[in-house]
Amino acid sequence: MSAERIGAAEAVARLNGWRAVEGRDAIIREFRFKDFNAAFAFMTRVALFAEKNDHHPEWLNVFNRVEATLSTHDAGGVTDKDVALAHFMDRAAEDYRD
Ligand code: H2B
Repeated sequence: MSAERIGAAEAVARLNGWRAVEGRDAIIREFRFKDFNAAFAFMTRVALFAEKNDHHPEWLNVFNRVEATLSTHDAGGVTDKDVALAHFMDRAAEDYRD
């Protein structure tokens, strides 16, 4: 069962700090932290949420920077599951700000 596809433009309109990826239906945001420990603590929190909800980010970590791309593979694009994950990531990132 896949979630309803809403598309990147609608998702971006519901969020702050996220933008549409060019060339595919996905949204992207970069998070920056004090150091690698803070970035990895953030990723650990997000990983537990992702596993619980069976919905996972595509992400890249370089030292204190985490770049996250969200899309629902089963639906071929952005769904409300991505918006929910984005909101969780935004809230979690607040806890690890400098
Ligand atoms: N994550 C994301 N982002 N999109 C999916 O469609 C997805 C997922 N599907 N995590 C889940 C896992 C699926 O592959 C498993 C089999 O439930």
